[in-house]
Amino acid sequence: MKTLKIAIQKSGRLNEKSVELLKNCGLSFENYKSSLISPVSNFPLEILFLRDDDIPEYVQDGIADLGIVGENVINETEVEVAYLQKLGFGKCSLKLAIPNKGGIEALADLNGKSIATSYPVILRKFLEQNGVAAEIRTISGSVEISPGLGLSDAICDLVSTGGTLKSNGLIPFADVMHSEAVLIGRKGIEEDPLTIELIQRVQSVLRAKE
Ligand code: PRT
Ligand code: ZN
Repeated sequence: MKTLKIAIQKSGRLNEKSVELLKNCGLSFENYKSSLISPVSNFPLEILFLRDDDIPEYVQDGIADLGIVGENVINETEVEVAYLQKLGFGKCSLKLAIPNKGGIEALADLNGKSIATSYPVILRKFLEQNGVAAEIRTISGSVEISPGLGLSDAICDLVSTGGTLKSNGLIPFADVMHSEAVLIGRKGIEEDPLTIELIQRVQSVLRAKE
């Protein structure tokens, strides 16, 4: 029988909840932190442990059949995948934030300003939709320190509790997108009987939590 592959985050904010979800689906596997692949002993499935940024493309290209990843990462990588199920964890918002005393009050005030982000694709679309012409500065981490260093006028970053913004003297200003972890699959995999079985198990785990 064909074995499915599901890609989940190797370590980070989504790892633990992804593993827990799969275990709650009755799947039995070793959660070796050091290995890239773990076979499931009681279902024709292998688990691939990857950087979250790689998951959408691996799924689009069929290296993995399924994946668990944040919607923010999917939108940023602009892949063509099937959305199978929202998973209710990893919730956060991609927000624009400005320094406390920035003189920015409306989206239009961002015209001609610079915005630091790790999400240039999503931000560019948002600015276009809102008719704002701002310069996007793409940086890979510690976006929130950029206004304090004089590198940008504003930032666009993920927020969950808001503590990081606050401690850097930044105020959330506008929501760009909401995100949570989702189960995705390569196009066409929705028809596969094993995938249907797995989605049903995931849905009954989610229902039991309601
Ligand atoms: O190593 P790898 O590339 O796999 O992981 P990563 O470091 O890129 O991602 P990771 O583990 O930090 O996040 C994985 C996913 O979790 C993200 O893509 C989101 O979908 C989701 N998520 C949920 C978050 C947050 N909440 C979150 N708060 N991702 C990041 N943050 C960061 C944010 O960037 C900011 O630096 O947490 C900080 C703000 O948190 P608060 O609570 O102070 O607001
Ligand atoms: Zn990442």
